[in-house]
Amino acid sequence: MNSTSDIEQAEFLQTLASKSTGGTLRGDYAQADAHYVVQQDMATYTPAQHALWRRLYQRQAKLLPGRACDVFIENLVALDAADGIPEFARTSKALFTATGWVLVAVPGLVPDHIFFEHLAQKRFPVTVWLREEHEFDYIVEPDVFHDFFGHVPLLFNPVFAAHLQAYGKGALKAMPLGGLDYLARLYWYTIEFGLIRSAQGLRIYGAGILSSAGEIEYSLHSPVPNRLRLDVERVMGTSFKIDAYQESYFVIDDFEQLFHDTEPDFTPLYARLKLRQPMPANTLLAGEMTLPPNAE
Ligand code: HBI
Ligand code: FE
Repeated sequence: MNSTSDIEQAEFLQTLASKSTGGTLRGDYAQADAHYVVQQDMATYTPAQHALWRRLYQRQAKLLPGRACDVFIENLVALDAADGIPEFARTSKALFTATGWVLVAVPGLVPDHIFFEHLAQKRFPVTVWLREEHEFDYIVEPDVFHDFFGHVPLLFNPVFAAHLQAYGKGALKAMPLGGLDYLARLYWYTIEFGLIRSAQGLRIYGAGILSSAGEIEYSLHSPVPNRLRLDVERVMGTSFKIDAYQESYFVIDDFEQLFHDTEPDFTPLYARLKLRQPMPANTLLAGEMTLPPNAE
């Protein structure tokens, strides 16, 4: 079923553990191996950095009840990462037991094909360094708080994890077909900024929202943005902004939908999408219904 056997995964972890290079400096790509992997060196995090993590964690955690999806909240609690920057190796053990995934430490953004290769092999790249105090409210590039707090909880869910692995494989296939932009939009509007329905109203599962101070409230309650049912071709044809709250959110019913809707071969989709310009992020097409924001 999986391309990586448990033995291969365990061996990969061993290789990492035996590496001598380390460091948690921002953007220290010189230390990285061919997979852009570094060692997370816990000794290099200062007490002030752990304290900053705790403040970030506490602010976000308070906002989650009634706003993040249940799966996220349950698994975040199980991670036990409230007290300081977590050690990835410890989380990897629990994660491997749950879904066969592991975390790998990276110096920051890695090239697309490297990123997709990790996902296809059930390895989630987590940035090692933490933002600075002046970036407390907003940071453009992913840091350890965004990557760990935002992404790791859902990796404990088997359906979500299976989707992300399939996404990685699909993206590797899409690159030579010129489908990268489309796959990046899909990732953006689901994994980073996705909403999900629940019996009590809309909930958030996107890591970009869940690690943001302001967008949790905005995405669920503001009357301004569109909230549309997820349609893969629609999403792939919609551009996005990286420096402002989203103008459209896409809503799924459950993680099974995410898995099934993204399972088919996208080759014919890319052919159609290439014939037209991407739509602006705030587009509302004739006949499209935007879902109402949550009450209260
Ligand atoms: N690298 N570390 C890291 N994290 C990402 O989320 C990431 C990346 N490289 C490329 C990339 N994302 C994009 O290709 C995806 O957002 C589609
Ligand atoms: Fe992210």
